[in-house]
Amino acid sequence: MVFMSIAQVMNDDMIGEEVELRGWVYRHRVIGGKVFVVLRDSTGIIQCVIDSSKVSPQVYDTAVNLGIESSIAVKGIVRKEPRAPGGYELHVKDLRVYGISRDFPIKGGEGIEYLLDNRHLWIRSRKLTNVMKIKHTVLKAGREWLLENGWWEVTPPILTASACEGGATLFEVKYFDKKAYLSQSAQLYLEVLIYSLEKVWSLTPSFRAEQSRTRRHLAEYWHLELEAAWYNMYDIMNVAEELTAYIIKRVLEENERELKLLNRDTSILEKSTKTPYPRITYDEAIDRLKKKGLAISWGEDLGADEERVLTQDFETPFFITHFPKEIKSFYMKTDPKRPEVVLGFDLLAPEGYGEIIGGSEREDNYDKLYQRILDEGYDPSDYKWYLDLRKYGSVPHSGFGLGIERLVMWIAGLDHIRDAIPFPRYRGRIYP
Ligand code: NSS
Repeated sequence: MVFMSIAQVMNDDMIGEEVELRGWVYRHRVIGGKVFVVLRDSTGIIQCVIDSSKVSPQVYDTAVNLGIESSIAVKGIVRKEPRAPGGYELHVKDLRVYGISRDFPIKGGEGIEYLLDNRHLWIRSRKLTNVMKIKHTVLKAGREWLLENGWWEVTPPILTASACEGGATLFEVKYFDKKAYLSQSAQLYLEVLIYSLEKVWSLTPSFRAEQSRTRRHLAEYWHLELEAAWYNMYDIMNVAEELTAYIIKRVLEENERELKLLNRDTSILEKSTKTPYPRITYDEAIDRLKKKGLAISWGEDLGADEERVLTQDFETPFFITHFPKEIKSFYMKTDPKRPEVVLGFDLLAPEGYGEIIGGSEREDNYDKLYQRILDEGYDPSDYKWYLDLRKYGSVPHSGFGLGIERLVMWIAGLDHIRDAIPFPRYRGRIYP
């Protein structure tokens, strides 16, 4: 007999059919001569009833002694049962154990550190499974949009020789007899590639040695980055919002079930499938924050707290543009009309989440870029190849980076970024 998935048998057409399922024991209880096993597979859960009067004594005995997370196969008849989770149950005729499980270490109610120490087992939880399914759609939808809109996928390196986003968060590694760094961003390499391919993107791990532990910082995260020749800041902002809106639309279409199981209120997500998203300048952001009583002055960076307050005014993602150049990276182009600000932007997710995308138009003038590199205290010789791009056929160009886990965290309504990635890395934890 061929094995079916739980999702396949959960429908009226299957009532009365004999089927065989495989999976893991999710819940288990024995009541008056019957064993109720909730079986879990990658597609869902179903209640299985093992009735002592309908199976052999050996099968019943095996069922009584099943430990949580044992792997089993069950054969039986599908019945409608409104009281069972999902509305169907399996009346078991036969049961076989693949791998026993005794004293599964997670019983419910454990604290977060304990669950992180048992991440390799906790990963099986329905919550993390649902989040991983949503992340799958996010990645798939991003790729779909890029393919449909004529972007080339490229493969930049992870081992790098120079910083993209500042030395403070660089991870250093031994590279033969030299030092190298784990990439913080593929951007500088993507910039190289636009001179032949014009519109490029990559999905890579990015690494940040973030010193503080926050709800939205990982030391290793998945970074979707785009870079395009001939695009100014507004052109690339249009791309950022179209891509984001498309991803959200696809998740709403494909993951209704997962969002529901996560108790996600999707009204804001629905609104976020429509573009354009609101746009405010950094100056306006500072005014809004001051009016709300925050002690912040022009020139200061916006942290998580400031971003959270700003999100109260919006019901979709929104952009902040034209930041002071001192708080942004060396490669951002300064605004020709206002040299104290850059043509850079962040896209913030609503509901308190904050930044999910950072991007800009890039400095395309050799002398200005050279000066910015010096001002930052970097050694121009480390950036010779990057400066060369401004010497041989420089073009206006722009790009951005989207933090996949930041986006998943918001879409799934998570309160910590660690649950948007199966094996979270941050200061103090690299296990398993
Ligand atoms: O530092 S960024 O704002 N910008 C860049 O790295 C550019 N070089 C990208 C580019 O233009 N190609 O990071 C981009 C996004 C940011 O908006 C977050 O969503 C995410 O990357 N990000 C992070 N996610 C998780 N953990 C950490 N530590 C983190 N840092 C940035």
